[in-house]
Amino acid sequence: MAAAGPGRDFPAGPPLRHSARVRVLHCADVHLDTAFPGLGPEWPLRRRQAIRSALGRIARLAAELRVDALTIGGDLYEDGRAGADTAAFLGDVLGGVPCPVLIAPGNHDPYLPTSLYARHPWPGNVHIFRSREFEAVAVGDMRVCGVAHLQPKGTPNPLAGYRVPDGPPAVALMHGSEVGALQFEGAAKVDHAPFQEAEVAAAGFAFALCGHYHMPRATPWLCYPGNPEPLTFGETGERGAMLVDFTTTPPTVTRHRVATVSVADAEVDISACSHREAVIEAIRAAVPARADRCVRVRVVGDLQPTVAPAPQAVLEAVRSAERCCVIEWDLRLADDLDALAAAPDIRGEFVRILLARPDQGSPLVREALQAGLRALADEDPGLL
Ligand SMILES: [Mn+2]
Repeated sequence: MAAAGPGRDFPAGPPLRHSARVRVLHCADVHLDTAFPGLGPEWPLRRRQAIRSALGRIARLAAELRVDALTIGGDLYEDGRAGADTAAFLGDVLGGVPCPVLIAPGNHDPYLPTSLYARHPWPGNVHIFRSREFEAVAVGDMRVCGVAHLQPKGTPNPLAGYRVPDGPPAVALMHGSEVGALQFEGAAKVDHAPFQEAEVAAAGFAFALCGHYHMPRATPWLCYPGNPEPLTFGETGERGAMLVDFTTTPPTVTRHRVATVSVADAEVDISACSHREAVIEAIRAAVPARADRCVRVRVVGDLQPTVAPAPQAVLEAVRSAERCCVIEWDLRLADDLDALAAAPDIRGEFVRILLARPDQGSPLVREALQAGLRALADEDPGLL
């Protein structure tokens, strides 16, 4: 069997594809019970509740759209964080969906003897794939063939060398990394179950319903719906659940947004602020008092010499029950500091050393500069 890689050959020409009288709603990467570190004491729980709301919307959408199945491409929950409450919630929500619910566990929710999948009772309409080999479930006049991750790491490519048995049109349901898109996912994204798009057709599948990449994407051969509820800042693209209509060839993919919270970026210039309360007010103005918006604030500008930024105090003053934010500091140096650094004396040397640090724009270094300059202010620099 040839290893999956850029040089692998695939059969020439498109394989036979058949349409089916089937429509499915596909989602993935819901990540129930995400930790949301760095959001303070109360927002992480709210954000986790928002994820549950998004899944509830997906379940209702499946009913409204009268789909033939709801498919879930892995990372439904965070194994190790999700407990009995989440299992009961999932049973309630998914059991209320008036069609089969098919789940292909991923690397965050692998099918383990200790996992929710194995330990808790699931409603009769929920099917959890529990093998690394494709298993077929009939959905209308089509087959949905799912696989599971059985461990958090090291799951191989289930498509490598696989050929779907003869029968009705078949689509794959899997959590994996289509290697052609790995470059868009950032260096931190691990290529769990790596595969090539061409292997979908080579295996005899008409399409692949995928999970793992959080950036939404759809091609004639596969789709990644993305995480339905925001999980980190900087997420772009219309993500949510995807209605996949197999009555056309290739299938028609329609995106449905289900998020209840949105994330945003804001930049605040505090060059005009002469004291900490003014900084707080400037940042507050950039963070709307809305429970459904979370803002990453980048504080920029020249910090006036009188301001003691005290980042933690500023964060605690801005963040509240109504305001969800994180604050990143990226301050420039005031012109007079550059002049001080040019002086051939001890004060100049002090400024030069701190300005040479890679984190010279951080509040810590800015406060160190201010404290040091205050301490030296009454001295004759030439005597130091
Ligand atoms: Mn994921």
